[in-house]
Amino acid sequence: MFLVNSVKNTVEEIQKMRIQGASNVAIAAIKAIEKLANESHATNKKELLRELYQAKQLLFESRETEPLMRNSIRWIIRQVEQSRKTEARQLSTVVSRASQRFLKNLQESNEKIAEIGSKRIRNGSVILTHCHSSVVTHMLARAVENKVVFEVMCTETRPIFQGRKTAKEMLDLGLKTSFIVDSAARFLMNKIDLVVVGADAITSEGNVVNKIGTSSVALAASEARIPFYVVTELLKFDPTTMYGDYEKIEERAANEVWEKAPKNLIIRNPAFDVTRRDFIHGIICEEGIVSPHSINEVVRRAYPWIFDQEC
Ligand code: RI2
Repeated sequence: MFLVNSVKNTVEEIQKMRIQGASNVAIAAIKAIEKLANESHATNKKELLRELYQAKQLLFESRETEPLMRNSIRWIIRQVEQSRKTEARQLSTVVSRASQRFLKNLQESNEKIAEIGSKRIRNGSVILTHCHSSVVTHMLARAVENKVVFEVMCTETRPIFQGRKTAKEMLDLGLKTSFIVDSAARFLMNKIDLVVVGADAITSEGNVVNKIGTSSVALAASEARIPFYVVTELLKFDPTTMYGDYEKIEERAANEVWEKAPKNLIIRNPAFDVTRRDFIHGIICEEGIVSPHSINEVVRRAYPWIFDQEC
């Protein structure tokens, strides 16, 4: 079917990581759903919903560890399910409005996070970050706007080297920037004042899933007594962890690690790891800087619908 094919293009972009970062993945998925609804030839609610469910399944399967994408698509489709409208054309407007509202909320959250988090960046400090997080870089850019003078150290973040993207953006901001291999993080931790990382998923216990290597950085920071903060929108909370499921950790293709590896070599390539809440000083989110221990209550207050299992 043509329409689902157009969603498949987005799915491919996400899988091949031409679209990177949890927020960008969610934004791309939302736009794909909106496009699908706008271009659909469905004549009634049932037909449109059938197409939306198909698209949802394809998008959900594109990358496993992306609750922000799942939450956004669930919420948008929910608006259609609950609508009293019956004609597909009216319902595609419902999808468009819901998508725009969700995107606006994400943007506003990012602004609040930048405002709150940038106050934690002090003059003369050295900030370590791992991988590339658009939420983190936006917060650091706000600190620059606020005329704070600081340095950034970026890990290269094997195997896909997203740290290079971060390093280039930091240089573009005019920041003194250094770049290290991932395994140098512990050795250089005594030069760092603050660690900030993004998130792909937050669990109901307040643990954070982020790019592979994050938990090693957190351990090194804890050992050196350096504050470690996670900078993220609350909508990366995964409600399924509340009901007993573990967050699934995506394992990616072996050739990302070693392209022409010897035959019979077993290569493991987990994309993410879990940082326990005990290593996290605070989660910098749109509701403020909160303890990972209280994440459930904070999410429940801001986004009660997230816990609705029907949604
Ligand atoms: P923003 C990335 O995953 C990184 O783990 C990053 O910390 C996280 O998404 C959040 O990114 P990947 O897509 O939403 O590179 O803050 O696997 O941009």
